[in-house]
Amino acid sequence: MKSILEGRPGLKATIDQVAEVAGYLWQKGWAERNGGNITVNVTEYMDDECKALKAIAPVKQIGMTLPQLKGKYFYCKGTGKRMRDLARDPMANGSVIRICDDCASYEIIADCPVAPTSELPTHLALQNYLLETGSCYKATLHTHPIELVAMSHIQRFLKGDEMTRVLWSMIPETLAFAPLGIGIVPYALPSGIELAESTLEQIKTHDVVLWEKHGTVAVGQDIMDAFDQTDVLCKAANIYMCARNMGSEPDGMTDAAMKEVQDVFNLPKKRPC
Ligand code: 2HA
Ligand code: ZN
Repeated sequence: MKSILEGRPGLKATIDQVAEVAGYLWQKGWAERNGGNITVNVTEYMDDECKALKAIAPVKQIGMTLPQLKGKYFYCKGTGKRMRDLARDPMANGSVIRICDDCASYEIIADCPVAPTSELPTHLALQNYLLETGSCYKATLHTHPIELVAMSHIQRFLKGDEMTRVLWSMIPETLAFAPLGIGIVPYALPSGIELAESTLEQIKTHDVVLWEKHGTVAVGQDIMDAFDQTDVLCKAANIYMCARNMGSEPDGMTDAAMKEVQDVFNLPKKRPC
């Protein structure tokens, strides 16, 4: 069987990068069993031959109406599939879907009838927002970063900007590379519309969203970028925990030191594109 990647080097490079990131997620211990999911907007690579491809599985409902997604194409990790398997064979552990004209349903077009991720409402709600705002961001990543999830079990970190403040204060790079910080979504049932809607609200003003007692959601220009955003914040959480394990609450950078980083590097207050 011919893969949709054949003869499309841009699409192949994008999916190769998804596979590379899936390997990192497994290596970091953020992707137990089928944990986590990835979605990338691949519409720009779809030529007339792709657009003529017939559905290879019945049309399914998204559960939301997302007007910006009409006729758009996404690579999605398959539901129940492992990141470590996706790293070896992305087209057997994910598929390319097309959003139908009603903007509320989708069909799988390639390569195999692998049903997309259980968190599809969240991924597509974010993709809809990115298109609506003219963003150049194409990728959405949900994963289970250990230290960030651990911190989400402690009530003090879930209030206001406390989590962001503590993470920024661990090393200057956290503030420099995650200047919008981390948004908090109170616990909600996985895969639901409520979770998708709360995530959408938080991603508007934050680099990464933390789902209480579950995981993170990040957006990126590509999937490597979404991975880096998560990694930068998780590294800060790891430093916090290491200091705590040495027996005391870490001092953290002072407010003045953090303000200096903000001013000297002229950090953006919103997404660059
Ligand atoms: O795909 O992580 O939240 C498995 C999950 C659901
Ligand atoms: Zn999850």
